[in-house]
Amino acid sequence: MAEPLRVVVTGAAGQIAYSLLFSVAKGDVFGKDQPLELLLLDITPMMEVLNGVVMELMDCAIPLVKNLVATDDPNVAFKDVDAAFMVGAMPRKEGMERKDLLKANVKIFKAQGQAMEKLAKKSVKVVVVGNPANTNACILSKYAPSIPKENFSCMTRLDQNRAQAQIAAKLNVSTEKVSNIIIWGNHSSTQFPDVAHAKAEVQGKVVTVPEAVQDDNFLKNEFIKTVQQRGAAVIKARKLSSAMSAAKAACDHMRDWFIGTKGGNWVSMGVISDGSYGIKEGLMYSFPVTIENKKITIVQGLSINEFAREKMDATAKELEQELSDALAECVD
Ligand code: NAX
Repeated sequence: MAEPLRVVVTGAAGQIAYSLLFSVAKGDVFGKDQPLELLLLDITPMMEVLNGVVMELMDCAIPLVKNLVATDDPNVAFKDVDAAFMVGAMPRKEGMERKDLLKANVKIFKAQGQAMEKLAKKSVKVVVVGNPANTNACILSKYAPSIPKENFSCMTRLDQNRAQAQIAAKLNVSTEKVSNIIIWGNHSSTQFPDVAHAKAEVQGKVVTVPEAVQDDNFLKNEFIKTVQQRGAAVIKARKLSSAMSAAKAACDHMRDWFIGTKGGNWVSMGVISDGSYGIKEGLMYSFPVTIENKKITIVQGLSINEFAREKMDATAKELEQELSDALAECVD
């Protein structure tokens, strides 16, 4: 059997982690033959809750799990890790200003970046889920400069999955018949879910999604709005934010990173921009990517019409502002 992979999950006592840990533990991400050491990080006041999660994970009696460590110390949690799910973040509390929220998250991701810099494997693959995910990922990378920037990402897979499910429902086909939807930009309500290059298989024939749906008005308005506001709709209905679907998306993201994308299909991930599609270098921006041998490549050469350009630039502008506000909070 292979050597165990060391996988850290932060925010491990929270609701996303509750679903995520089970999926990771049973091999949905790294494979059914890959033993794991799971490192669970949360803050000191949550240690009792985290202990309950550890008891439950033990009680699942999953043979792949070779070791379980629960801690409130980043210096323990990030030691020699191969993969990191960064779920923990400061939630927005009533009356909290956006600036205060950014400041609190800069503090968290700075400390965790510094711990990673010292302790994580240089090959560690990191996905940030905790919001504001794109900017938190930038801060993390800034404080772990010896780890390649390409090893940091943020999650927009939930947005991609939501978009895929909406189109599949519209076409009355199963979700695997819809592929290559792109989420551009920020994991926020300015994100741009783009179907111009997406494909759908309908009655055995593969066509583009606009050809299959034949309703430009729906695609440009209702569809985009539904995806952008899906998180808020779930909160309104459930009185809690998306957790099961967020955990599934985090698993999809990391599994594709470790195992690769297939058959010319791409997926969306927030990655550091290299200037592709005119997006400012250094922004953590969601692009369509393919992955081979754990290397992420931004899909090149897609045609961008005026409608798309405007939306891609608007979400980039929001990210630029967010990052510059966050960097202003970084006191080195
Ligand atoms: P919960 O509040 O249930 O759990 C968060 C956990 O993080 C808590 O146990 C908390 O104690 C812990 N935490 C806080 N600061 C920490 C620190 N410094 N180190 C370690 N742990 C820390 O939230 P949950 O519903 O699990 O959501 C987690 C994050 O995911 C939130 O920031 C949320 O906004 C974000 N989301 C991101 C999504 C995405 O698509 N990128 C979608 C789902 C979700 O809204």
